[in-house]
Amino acid sequence: MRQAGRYLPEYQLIRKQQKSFLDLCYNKDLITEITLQPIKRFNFDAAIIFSDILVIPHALGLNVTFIENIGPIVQKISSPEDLKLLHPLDNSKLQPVYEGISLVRSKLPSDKVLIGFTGAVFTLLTYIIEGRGGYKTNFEETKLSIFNKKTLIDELILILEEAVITHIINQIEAGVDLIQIFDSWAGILAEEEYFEYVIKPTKRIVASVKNKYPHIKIIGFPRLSGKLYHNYIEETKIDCISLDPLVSLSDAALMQQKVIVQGNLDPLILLSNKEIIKLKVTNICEALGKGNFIFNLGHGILPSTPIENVEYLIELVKSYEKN
Ligand code: 1CP
Repeated sequence: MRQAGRYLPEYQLIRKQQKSFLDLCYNKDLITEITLQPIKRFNFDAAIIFSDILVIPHALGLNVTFIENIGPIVQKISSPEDLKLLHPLDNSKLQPVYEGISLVRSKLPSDKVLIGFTGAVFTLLTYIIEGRGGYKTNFEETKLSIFNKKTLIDELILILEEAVITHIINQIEAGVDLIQIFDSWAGILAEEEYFEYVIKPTKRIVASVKNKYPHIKIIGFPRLSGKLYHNYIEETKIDCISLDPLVSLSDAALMQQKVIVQGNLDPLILLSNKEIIKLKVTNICEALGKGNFIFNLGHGILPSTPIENVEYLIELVKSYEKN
């Protein structure tokens, strides 16, 4: 989950000096510095490259801006005419991302993993159809377009799928060790549409990447998928599943019989107190710690998270590992 995201003062310092968030995302030296910040401070086992899922719509030709207290605003596609706005993924825009990856890899100790990432096709689609972030919409337009503008949606899915594959391959070639696919809004779909727009494109992406780079592991995060997590695991053939906080630990243990499980502490717990943090972390470690497991939060860390609680969390997980 997000590591730098707004809670570290050293990130805030850099952020304040840049008007535009995207300028940060396209500056290879700042990408490197920000990506390494949580590693330097906490000695985590893995770093996730500092970037954003919305670099894909931007590199496809759409305007993308991040506005304080509102979130991302994306140029919308509402008709077949609008498809003319799109062009093949612009590598000159994304070049600094890939250069940043190579730089981070060269500076990161060899025992630390570097995670590359992408938005999943469906989640990227929601931003392009709604024109805004998931916290500022009820997804009506996306859901209705699936029924009323099926040809347009299917065309967009194919364009996004190709862009996602290219972006993943480029990140692997620049030096990431594994890939995480964020499908943050997967949970808004009913079963049939979930199969069509979450599972099918992800399955094709995983197959295509594995065909070229069979050794690269892929983590899927179809947030809020409920029971459909099981279908996602079986169908997409991802290597590891990232779970949101609503997944019960008994259900997570069932999934662990099929894939590596990652998760799923509610980020809000880190705003409570040490007693609660200890209880919840211990519950997760007891339930999942003996199998294939990566401890993580169930979603991005909140900007107001006290740093000492992150330190305490790491201490707890590390001491559990030793036992
Ligand atoms: O934080 C890090 O260093 C890791 C890099 C990272 C990642 C993995 C960022 C930086 N964003 C992401 C993924 C991302 N971006 C997701 C998938 C994970 C999730 O569900 O959170 C999504 C949905 C986005 C889109 C996005 N970008 C949002 C969500 C808003 C919404 O309403 O949909 C927001 C707020 C951003 C901005 C952003 N991205 C990253 C950071 C540090 C920030 C905050 C920018 C700032 O104010 O400084």
